[in-house]
Amino acid sequence: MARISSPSSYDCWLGYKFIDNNELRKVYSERCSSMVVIGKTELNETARKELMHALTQMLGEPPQSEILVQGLGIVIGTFGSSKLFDWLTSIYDFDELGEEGYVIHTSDDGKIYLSAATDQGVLYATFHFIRLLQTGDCIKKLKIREIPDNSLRMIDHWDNMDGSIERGYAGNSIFFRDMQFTGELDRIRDYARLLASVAINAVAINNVNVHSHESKLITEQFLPEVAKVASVFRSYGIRLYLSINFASPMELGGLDTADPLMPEVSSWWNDATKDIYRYIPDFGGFLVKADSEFRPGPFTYGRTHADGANMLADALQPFGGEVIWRCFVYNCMQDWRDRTTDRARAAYDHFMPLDGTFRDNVLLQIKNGPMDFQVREPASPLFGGLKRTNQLLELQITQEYTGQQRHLCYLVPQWKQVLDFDTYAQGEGSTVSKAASGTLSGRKRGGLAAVANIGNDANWTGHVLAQANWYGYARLAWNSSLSSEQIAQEWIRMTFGSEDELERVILEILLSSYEIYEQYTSPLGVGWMVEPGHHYGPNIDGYEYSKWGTYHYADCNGIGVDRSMQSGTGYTGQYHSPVSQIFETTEHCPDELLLFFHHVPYTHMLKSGKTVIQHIYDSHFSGADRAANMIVLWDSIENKIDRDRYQQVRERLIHQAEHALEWRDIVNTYFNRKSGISDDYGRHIY
Ligand code: GCV
Repeated sequence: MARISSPSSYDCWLGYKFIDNNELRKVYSERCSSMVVIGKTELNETARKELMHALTQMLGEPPQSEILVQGLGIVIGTFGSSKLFDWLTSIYDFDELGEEGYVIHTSDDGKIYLSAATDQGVLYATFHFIRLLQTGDCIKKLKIREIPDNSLRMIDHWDNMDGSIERGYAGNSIFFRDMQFTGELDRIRDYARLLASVAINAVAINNVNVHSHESKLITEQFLPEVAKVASVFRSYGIRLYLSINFASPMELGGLDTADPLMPEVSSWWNDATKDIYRYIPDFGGFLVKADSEFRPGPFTYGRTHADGANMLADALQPFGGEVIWRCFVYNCMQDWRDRTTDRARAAYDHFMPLDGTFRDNVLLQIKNGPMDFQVREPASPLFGGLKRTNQLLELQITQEYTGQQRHLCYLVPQWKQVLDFDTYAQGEGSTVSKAASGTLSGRKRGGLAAVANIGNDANWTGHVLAQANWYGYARLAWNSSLSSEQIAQEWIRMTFGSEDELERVILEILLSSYEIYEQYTSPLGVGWMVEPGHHYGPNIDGYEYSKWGTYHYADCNGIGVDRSMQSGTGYTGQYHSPVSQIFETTEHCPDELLLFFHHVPYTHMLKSGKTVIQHIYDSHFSGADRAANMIVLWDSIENKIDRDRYQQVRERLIHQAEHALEWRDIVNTYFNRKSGISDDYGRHIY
């Protein structure tokens, strides 16, 4: 059963509060006294309901509907739908807005226009306008034009039909339970409106590790249920995708092969795809994890990933569907004694030779870094490497390696670093953001996908403050140039209110949390010092002698992985110049990634002026202290937050502070014993 919650944490950033600033409310009430929605489409109806609800909650009474009172009010609709919008064409170039862009404009006579080329854009304009009211903005002279940076803004669920969620830390699935659909469409609707409010337009509802039962989601057995969920998402402008099992023609169809070049296999997929579209006419497409971590794929038949992806793409193409093909392909049966194989190289080595061979409706989904969502990794060199292939940047909102939603770790700063990373693919300014969106190489398809951090917990995300990561991801997917601070500010105001001190403190906590988490966990980009399997908590050698290709090579002299061209695995050569040269030498490599790229002695002097060993000690002592201080900060705003959310967060901050001590002492002790070098300040190391 979904645990139903205190309204505040369940509502996330859409818990509209009555505006108690009388002056502001008076202005809003006057300007929003009525609303007219032109055109009766499903999405317009959603927009009307949402705005009606928001205004009623925030202003204390519903607006007049379908008339403009004394010439003031909100006019909503697509600009082709009424002459009322024609005058806006002298101000905005509507062709530029595309399918999802919109304008919000206050006319000289005080009316507010929410308009776009499509009703999808109109819905986004409506939620944007609601946000302006929630954050107390002036609405008297609005002149807003928004166009998304990314055409695909996707959330991937790793939900299994038994209700469990792979790497889920906030309860069970909202879609599945006991090998069936939950049928709890109201909760799914609440989820869809939260997603639409931040302009997410695509959702894959099942785990990329598609087990046998879940393989049947594309069959008549489950399609009627999938269709019900798809129609809830549709009413909020979101297309549904399914993760598929590449071996389905064998497992479901009884064929003796899943070879993508065999006609009977492609014909099986063509038929299966037709069936899906009979139930879900706007089905988004397939998400595929193939030849990765024991999942089946084209390698079994000596075929390439392009062969596999293109076969599926051809089945989907007539219906407007697409294939999202993951690049998380590496040897997960490595021998730790073999120091020539470097997992970081794998995605590039597999996919670069295939650049330009994928169909137009295929997107390659590439994890932000070359390993696997570690606290700190360099950006994947496939961004900027691939030039003739659609790309999708994959982020992880669920905090698998970043504290599992028991620790606070506001991840927007990490994602910003990736998006802003300059690949130099076409000279300076060739950022990952431009590569992923497709603008770098003039491609129409592209965008961002991220692994969801929600479950059926009452507050959706386990840690209330982890809602900021969900919100922040979506805002970045829409506009990658927003700053971490801007996003956090918006989120705080919408979620907790606009009181100055409250905002200052929560902002400080959020913005410092990634750095703090990094300080008390693995140092200088080396990663992986976690308990194997569940990945929570410190275990320095947990992955050192395993098959996963995830090593730090610490011995009594030094630590780190030599990935240079000169003396290491050659991974640095996968980047364009000058990035490859920067990473190539210890002299130029940034401190925070030093151990990702180089094996150095503990006495190696960092650019910060500290030795590696002293950095390890200092950062761990500091990180644990700062984690404890987050409780003090949180307590300072106790009387400004409702009891429920105050307590929920406090409990987790206490756990985090205790666990940070565990991290601190295990990491410091390990390196103290390994290196035999003492702390300059003589602090207690065990
Ligand atoms: C869904 C990591 C995670 C796995 C995940 C995999 C992936 O290895 O630990 O749980 O599987 O990434 O992204 O496919």
